[in-house]
Amino acid sequence: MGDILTLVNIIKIQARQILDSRGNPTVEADVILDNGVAGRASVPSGASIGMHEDIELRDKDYSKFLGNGVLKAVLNINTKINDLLVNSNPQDQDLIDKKLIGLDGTESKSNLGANAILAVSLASAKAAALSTNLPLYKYFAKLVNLSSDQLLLPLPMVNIINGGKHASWATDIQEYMIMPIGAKTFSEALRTSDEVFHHLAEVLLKKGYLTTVGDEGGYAPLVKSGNTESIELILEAVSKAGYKAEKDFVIGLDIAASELFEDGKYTLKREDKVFSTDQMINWLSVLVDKYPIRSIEDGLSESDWQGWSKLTEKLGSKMQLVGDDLLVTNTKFLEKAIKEKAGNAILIKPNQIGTLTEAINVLKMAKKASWKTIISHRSGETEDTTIADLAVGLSAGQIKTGSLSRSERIAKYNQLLRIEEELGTKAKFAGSEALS
Ligand code: 2PG
Ligand code: MG
Repeated sequence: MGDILTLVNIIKIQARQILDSRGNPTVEADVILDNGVAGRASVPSGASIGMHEDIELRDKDYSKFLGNGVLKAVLNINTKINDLLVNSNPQDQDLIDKKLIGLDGTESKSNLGANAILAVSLASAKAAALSTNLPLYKYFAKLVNLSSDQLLLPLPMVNIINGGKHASWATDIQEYMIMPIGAKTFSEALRTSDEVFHHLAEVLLKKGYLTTVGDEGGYAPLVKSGNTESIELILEAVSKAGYKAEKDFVIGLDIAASELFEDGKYTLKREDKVFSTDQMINWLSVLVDKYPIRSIEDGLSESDWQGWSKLTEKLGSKMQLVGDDLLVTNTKFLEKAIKEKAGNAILIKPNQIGTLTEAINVLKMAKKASWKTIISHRSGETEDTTIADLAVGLSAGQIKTGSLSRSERIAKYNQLLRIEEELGTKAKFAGSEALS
């Protein structure tokens, strides 16, 4: 870091309450520097939340926004955090984040709120990037010592059918994603995925299903025959669009199994089954044998660590097994998972951990262990596109940022298109290699 520090200081931090894509309040912060530059960031919010995630501070004043206001978090920024960071250099991200963590003083950031802390951590990085005249993704690359030719445009996981908690439980499975492994560039990946998305609308309409969308912009049809019908519909759309499953597209699922788990059992309502861990692993293995699935996220619950090791032994050599609720972007849980061979890939959601530095540290630990890394949005998002820059700047390999509708999802894809254009001949797409 030392080499890029210049004399620039924070003079003011100003936060406000704005709305996210679900119409719930969230935090936005501006970090203003003495050179006239300002960085702005807003924070997303999950619906299926891991039990060990850092705490999102909500007002719980039920006379406003059903208790979901974030005015306390905003006030924390405008008073305590502002006082803490005025006169600090935003280019020293480590120190900024250390100060934030120190002021909060709790393990889960429940004092100031991880939503307050993350808004400032990211806005500060954005102000720093602007004052070093670097595009944000290059600034992030600098933080992790990557050069321009080491950067990768991520393979997108495009969530085109939404289920579970994100779409009134039409399916037990929360997310059905297509991964365009046949594409040679990011823009081609986006175009081909978009074509499949539009063909899927036709497939659905022909079957008499609605094409209304869920929280992440994927269709949310009330499918008649449950979990696997959604996969069949997607495969039909892939072929109608002129592509081949396995060669051009593979499937990724987010089972979000913590949501299905109670008293040691998994309840799959649409299968009319209650499964033990072994039966759940077996059910997933049958799906994997039948369909071109190459990624399963949260296939088991965040409380089922032994099950995760068994699942990894069974399927880990064939595919990516992604820990989201299990790992909550936290080195403490990732370390345990690496040791216990529980999974082989991690979702990185900055708001699960609350600072940029900690999110970067998790990614570094995962890469060191040769785990796959995926930068991810939340189901409640804003127009902030930081995760697109993060995916490229940290060369994560993959991004999960929803479907090809709803502007809060598209904004991230559009930012990746701009980065691809800017990198020009240096733009490298992670493509199928992201999974190998
Ligand atoms: C997930 C996410 C994002 P949420 O489970 O992976 O897709 O959903 O933000 O609701 O946790
Ligand atoms: Mg998930």
